[in-house]
Amino acid sequence: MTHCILIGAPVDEGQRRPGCLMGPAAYRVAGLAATLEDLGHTVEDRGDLAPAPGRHQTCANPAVHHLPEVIAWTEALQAAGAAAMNEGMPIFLGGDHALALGTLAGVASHAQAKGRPQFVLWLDAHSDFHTLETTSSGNLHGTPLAYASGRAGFDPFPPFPAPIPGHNICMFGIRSVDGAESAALRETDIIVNDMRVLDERGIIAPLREFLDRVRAENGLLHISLDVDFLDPSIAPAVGTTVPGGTTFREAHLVCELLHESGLMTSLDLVELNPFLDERGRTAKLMVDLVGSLMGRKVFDRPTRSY
Ligand code: HAR
Ligand code: MN
Ligand code: MN
Ligand code: MN
Repeated sequence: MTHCILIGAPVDEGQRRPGCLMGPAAYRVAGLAATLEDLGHTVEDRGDLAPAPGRHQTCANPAVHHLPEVIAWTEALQAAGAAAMNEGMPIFLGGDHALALGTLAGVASHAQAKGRPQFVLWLDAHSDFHTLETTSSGNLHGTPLAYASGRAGFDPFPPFPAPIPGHNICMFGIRSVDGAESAALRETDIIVNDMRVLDERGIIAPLREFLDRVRAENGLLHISLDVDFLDPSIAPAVGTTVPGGTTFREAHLVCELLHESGLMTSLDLVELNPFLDERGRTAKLMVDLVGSLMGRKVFDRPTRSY
C-alpha cells in the first residue's frame, strides 16, 4: 500500500499549444484517485499548485519564451516535490513537460538529503535535452533532462540541486532528437533506448537492465511519462505527436514490470492536452497506465522477482 500524493501542475508555458493546463482536471475526471484507491492505496489530492508570479529573468536566446513563468513553476514544484517525498509517493499531474524542471529538482534534492542515488526513467518520444542556448523552438518543455544533468546553459534558473549522473538516466521510446541534442547526448553516458533499440531488443530486456542497477544501488526512481511515449493512434491528446510510438500492450507491460520491481518513488504524467483528446480516451489510457504502474493486473499470479 502506497500513500499517493497528487499534485496538480497545470503548466502550459513550456510549449505553444494551449491546453495542457487542463491536464490535472482531466486526470481527476478520468478517475485517477478512485483507480488508486481501488488498488488499496491511500490518496491525498493536494490540488493544483499556483506558483508566485514570474519575475523578470531573461536569457540571450530570443526564441525562449515564458522564461519567468517556467522558473516560477520550477521553484514551486521543487519545493512541493521535495516535501511530498518525505510523506509518500508524489504523482505530478501535468501540465507540459517543463514541469519536470521542478519535479526532478525536488526529488533529486530529497535523494541527496537521504544519501541515496536518484535514477530517472524518461518515457518519451523526445530526449528533452536542450539548454536555453541550444533550443531553437524556445519551448522549455524540451529542456528538463539537460537541466537535471547539470549542463551549463540554464543561467537564470536556480542551480540544479544535485545533478543526476548520466548513467542514472534512461530514456525509452525516443524517436525525435534534434541535432544539438544528439551531439550533447553523445558526450554523456545517458542510456538512450530509442525505438530502434526497442524494435531490435524488445522493451523488457533493456528495462530490466536499468531496474537491476536501480535496485543494486538502492536508488530512488523517478518516472516521467510523456503522453507522446505512446503511439498517437492510441493517444491523440498531445501537441507533439510523433508516429511510431509504443503500443497499448508495450506501454502496459512497461508499467506492469515497473510495479513488480517495486522501485518507483515518484511519477510525472505530462503533455496531456485534453483540448486535443477524443472523448477522453487519452486521459483514460493514462489513468489505466497508472493503474498498471500501481499494481493492477489481469490475473493475480504469484509475483516473480520481476
Ligand atoms: N526537440 C523539440 C524542441 O525542443 C521538441 C521537444 C518536444 N518535447 C516534448 N516533450 N514534447 O517531450 O522543440
Ligand atoms: Mn502564455
Ligand atoms: Mn517530453
Ligand atoms: Mn515528448
